[in-house]
Amino acid sequence: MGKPAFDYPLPVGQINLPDWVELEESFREIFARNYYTNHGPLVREFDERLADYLGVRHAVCVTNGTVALMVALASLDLKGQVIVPAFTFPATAQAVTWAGLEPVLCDVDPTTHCLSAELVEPLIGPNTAAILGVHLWGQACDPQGLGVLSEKHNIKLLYDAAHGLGCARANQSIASMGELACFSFHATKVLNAAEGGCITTNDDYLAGVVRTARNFHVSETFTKAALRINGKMSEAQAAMGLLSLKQLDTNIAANRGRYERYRTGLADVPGVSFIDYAGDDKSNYQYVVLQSAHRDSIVAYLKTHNVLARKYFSPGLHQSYPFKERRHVGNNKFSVTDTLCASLLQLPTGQRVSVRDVDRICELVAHCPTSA
Ligand code: T4K
Repeated sequence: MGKPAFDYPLPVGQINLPDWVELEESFREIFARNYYTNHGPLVREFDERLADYLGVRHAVCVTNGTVALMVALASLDLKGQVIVPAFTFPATAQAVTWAGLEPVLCDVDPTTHCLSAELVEPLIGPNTAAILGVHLWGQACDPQGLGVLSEKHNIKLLYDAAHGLGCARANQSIASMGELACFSFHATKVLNAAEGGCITTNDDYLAGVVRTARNFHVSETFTKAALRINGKMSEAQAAMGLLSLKQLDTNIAANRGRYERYRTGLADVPGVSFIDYAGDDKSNYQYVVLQSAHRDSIVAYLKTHNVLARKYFSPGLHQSYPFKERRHVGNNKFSVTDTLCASLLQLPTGQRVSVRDVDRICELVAHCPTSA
């Protein structure tokens, strides 16, 4: 085998790092205050800045995106079933189970890769408590259609917005869709708080319940929350998150540049297509998602060149333990999920990937033995 195209691995995901000197300064201040967690000043500032940035009344920071989902579900005080897409990261459905609820899996739309009202409505029954849509790849998950369903059937609507920071449809921020929206600040996301996440809402009462539910005993707001957990963000995480927020628009613009370069570079390669982020949507371009019938050979070939493309999300939840065995399979039809699981790949992007790297990766894809 010849020399790999890259001497070091190029990962999928953002891995955006803040300025080291500023981070050091922020850590010195934490040490000087001797206050490391429990809703410290940096966490409170981060809550406020996020709400401002996202154009929503409340942003409540928590430990990570999965805990955000668990706390959000617990805050809605639900009983019964929650409809979730089969095509998502397992955390979406795992959080439903942790909150003592039953996930019901639903197939997704072939164009958006998200739930749609048309797919969800046949699954709504007497035990349905909520719909948990996922704004996959930062694309809005049918907020209008699912909003109508939620009113018509008197069920809750909340969103997994782990991919959606900074995204909007027709000028409506993803953070203000549904009753609650849950974001992730994992290192691989566009905003990096070294793990971390937040829950957003425009509902003052619900924001109080969320703040109470993410704290195990003393209520900050004296509202009721049946289920509680230690989901507090630390000052160290908030320090990282605040600096990452400062760079967010720059990072999104750089992501867009890489995404467009990929599109141009692969435009003439037969058999590969991209998710289209055009139209009314504002995207953070966090993921560069490609579809190809030769997905597995492309991923394997890129790996030999140190390009770590991923197969998100494969297998679908309907094929994954424990959801498969527990038969949380809503309508048993997952043809779109199956196709996406077999054909999608994500290409490296984020701070570590230069425009020259993108050009080189495009050449590799174009010359991959089975994609030519
Ligand atoms: N909902 C949805 C729709 C989600 O996609 C996610 C998470 C969640 C909910 C839950 O949010 P969190 O609880 O995670 O906040 C990664 C991320 O860990 C996960 O956050 C993300 N979605 C998922 C799509 O991707 P893995 O298991 O694929 O990560 P891993 O370790 O393989 O890393 C991906 C690549 O990045 C590798 O090539 C290595 C590289 N990397 C990773 C880390 C952590 C680095 O270079 N540096 C790093 O620090 O899940």
